[in-house]
Amino acid sequence: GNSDFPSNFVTVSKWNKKRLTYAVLNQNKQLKGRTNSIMAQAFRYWAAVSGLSFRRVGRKSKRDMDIRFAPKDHGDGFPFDGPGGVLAHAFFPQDGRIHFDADERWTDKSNSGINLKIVAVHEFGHALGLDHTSDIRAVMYPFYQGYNPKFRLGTDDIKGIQSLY
Ligand code: TQI
Ligand code: CA
Ligand code: ZN
Ligand code: ZN
Repeated sequence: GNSDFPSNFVTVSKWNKKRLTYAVLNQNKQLKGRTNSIMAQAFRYWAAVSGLSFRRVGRKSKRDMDIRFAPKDHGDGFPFDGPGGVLAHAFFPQDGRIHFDADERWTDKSNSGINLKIVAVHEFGHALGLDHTSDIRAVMYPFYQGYNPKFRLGTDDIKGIQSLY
């Protein structure tokens, strides 16, 4: 195809502002105090290549996005399924809900378990309006590729977010 055109299937839904806020409603038990920092790192990938900025606010503040770890049926009609299978899901803009399956073994900088940062980058892509891509080098490619210390966004991800914002 035309390599100047992102193969991301970009949806019509997007945020109508560049400065977005989010709250982390609970922490992952295994990653304790690292959850907030991992989420901030994951947002930084998108901020670095778009005009967007992301600021964490407290759970009592008004905000655009909510991040939460929840198991099984958690009240939105899309129950998680225990260890394995579905890892996380995010609603498209301007909903703002981003949920991680609390029953996964979330890890940071480890070859075992599921890397929270990479899954978060993928889910934030959805929460910003990106759909899946067929480009295997992109984080929006719908297969988990495992922990990679040199992880970065693909060209397709960058073109996708830049075509939206
Ligand atoms: N969760 C799916 C996902 O985020 C949820 C989903 C299925 C979905 N079909 C969709 C979301 C269509 C938007 C549009 O893709 S998941 C991966 C990856 C998942 C999968 O748990 O399967 C990642 C979450 F890419 F590795 F397969 C994160 Cl990174
Ligand atoms: Ca699961
Ligand atoms: Zn949910
Ligand atoms: Zn996805």
